[in-house]
Parts: sequence; structure tokens; C-alpha cells
Amino acid sequence: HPKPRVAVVFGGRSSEHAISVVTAGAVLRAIDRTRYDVLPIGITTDGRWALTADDPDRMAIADRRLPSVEHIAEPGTGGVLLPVNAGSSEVVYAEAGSVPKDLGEVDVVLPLLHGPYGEDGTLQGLLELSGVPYVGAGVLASAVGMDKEYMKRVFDSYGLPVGPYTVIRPRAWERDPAAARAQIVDFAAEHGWPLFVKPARAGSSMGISRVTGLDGLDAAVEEARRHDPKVIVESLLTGREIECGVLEFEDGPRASVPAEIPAVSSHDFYDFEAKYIDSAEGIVPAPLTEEQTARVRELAVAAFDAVSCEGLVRADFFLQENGEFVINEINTMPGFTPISMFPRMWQATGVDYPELVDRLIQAALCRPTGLR
Ligand code: G1L
Repeated sequence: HPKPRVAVVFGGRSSEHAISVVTAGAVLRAIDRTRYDVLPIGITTDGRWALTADDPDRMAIADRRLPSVEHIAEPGTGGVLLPVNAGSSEVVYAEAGSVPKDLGEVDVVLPLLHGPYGEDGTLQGLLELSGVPYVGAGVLASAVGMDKEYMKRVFDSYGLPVGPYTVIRPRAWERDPAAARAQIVDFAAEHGWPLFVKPARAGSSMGISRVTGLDGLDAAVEEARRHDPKVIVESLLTGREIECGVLEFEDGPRASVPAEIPAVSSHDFYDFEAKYIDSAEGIVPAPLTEEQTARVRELAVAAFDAVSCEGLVRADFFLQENGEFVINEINTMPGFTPISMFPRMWQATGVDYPELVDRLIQAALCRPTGLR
């Protein structure tokens, strides 16, 4: 039996290009080479795909510089792309003969890509069409997980507790901005200020504003619309921030021990920087009662099932003062370096990083292709 070939796809045209490269470095280091052949496929920031050097050492933050996938036009290498640390003079070349002719030679794809065209279901759809199994959520779960409106609608319809929200669709804002504004003001009258105005579908926390009154409202909607023409308005959810990881096992999804993200005083909310740079600050396991822990684990698995997720999901909650959990969102492609919350929660549950990667690959390989 030849070893299954795993294509790790990373980089891409996203603001989180470097995070993806760093994550791919950790994943390449963790994959068991006695069980799998690995094909690292980098995507440059301008969207070009190619085989990259299988060299995790070059995919880390070095001398305070972020790594990126760079195109190095070197005669004789066939335009092979290499992950390099910006500013580095030393480069490592991939073997020219190892470039696959088509995706048919790949047994499973492990996509490590953030935002549109990576985690929103479009790449997953391309892989479905190609008949190539892939790690993680499918088309529908990916798309729902990327859309804060449909995510809430699905959770709500499955009886999961969600916070108040209202949606401003592109046509509504364009045709009658005054009516859309009035809709938001009515929402604030019912649920109170401050409001959070967000792009409905965005991978990161960009384009999000905290609005305390009428004054900043228009600017907040316009800012959100720069990232997505559909805007969601949410009220402030108070309480402790609790996260839980869900992982697909042979017999179905299981929840990890939960973690608590302490309130960060220097940030208005859990923003981009807090989410990716300070991930090590989460407390694992969260100091909760046995009942609270059992409840949040149950809700996390219910959230996984509500969107028919596959592989993994990180579910984020608020534990309100009244003792009730509210689900804030799920993330089908959570932070995934060894110090990110999802791997740390599973480490504390007895699944280390290499086993996590292995379980995700196995789940994808064992899954039937086509409708399921
Ligand atoms: F493939 C998995 F396991 F489903 C998977 C894919 C992507 C897990 C985690 C991620 N996360 C990322 O790719 C990222 C957060 C590094 C994107 Cl920037």
C-alpha cells in the first residue's frame, strides 16, 4: 500500500497569509512521515499556486519577520514557489520533478486558508467537483460558518441560544438608507447601546465597529460595507467568554474541555490582535462548575451538528450573569498553531498536536465522496 498523499494548501490572498504559513509550518512538522507523503502547496499573496519546499524551518517567524509564500523566478526550477522569510537571502528549492500533474494524484487536501475562497465553502466546492477528499467542514458548513446571519438562523432553529441581531442587506441600504438606519435605531431602542456593526461574512475581525449612539452609526455601516455589502448589527453580549473545541472521532463528534478568554482591558473587544497574537492567554480548562462544563460541551457538539459540520469546529460562547450560555459563533478554521486555543483545548483533553492532525486527515480519508 502506498502512503496516502496529503496536500497541505496554505498562504493565499488573505490578510492572514503569514498566520497561514506559520500554521502550515507547524502542521508539516507534525504530520507523521512514516504514514503520509506530504505535498506542500503554497499560494502567493497575488494568488498563484505551486509546490513549495517542504521546509518548516523557513515557515516560522524569524528575526521578527513574518514568513510568506514568494515566487522566486529562478531559471531551471520551473517557477516553483518557496516559503521564505521576508528579507532572508538564503532560499531552499523544491525538487522540480516532484510537482504533481493534477489534483488526481492527491489523496486528501488539508486547506489552511483564511477568509473568502478558503474557508467559505468555495475551495471546498472545487474539491467536491474534483472528487478529492479534504480535511474539515464541507461546502454548506463552511458557508454557514462564514455568514453570521445564517449561522444565527441555523443555531436558533436548532434551539441553540443566540444573541439579538438585525441584518442590513445590500439592497436595503442602497435603496432606502433612512429606513435601514431606522431599523438599527429601533433595534437599539429594544436592546440598548452599544451596538456592534459587523460585515456579515468576514474571516477576521476587520470592519467591526462598536457604536455607542446615533453619531457613529453611518460611518460604522459604511466601514462594515467595505468588507461585505451585507452588514449584521448585534447588541453587546456581556459575560465570560468561553470556547470549546469539537473534533470528529470514528464514532462521531466529541467536545474538548472548554477554555476561558479573559477580558482584555486594552482592547474594546476580542479583536484581530487579541485573537491571533494573544491566543496563549486563554485559560485551559476554563474554571467552570461541572454542570457549566457539561452544558457548554453539549452546546458545542449541538452547534457542530446544527451546521452538519465535519472534522472540527471551535464554538465560542458567552456565559451570561444569569448562568445561561449564549453561542456567539463557530469557526470551521480556527487558529491552529500549537499555541492556539483549539490545539491547546485538545491537548488538555488528551489529544496532542500530531494526533489532532492525524485524526483530521483520517476523518477526511474515511469519509465517502459525494452526498453524505
Ligand atoms: F483542516 C482543518 F483542520 F480543518 C483546519 C483548516 C484550517 C484547521 C484550522 C485551520 N485554520 C487556518 O487555516 C488558519 C486559521 C491558520 C487560517 Cl489563517
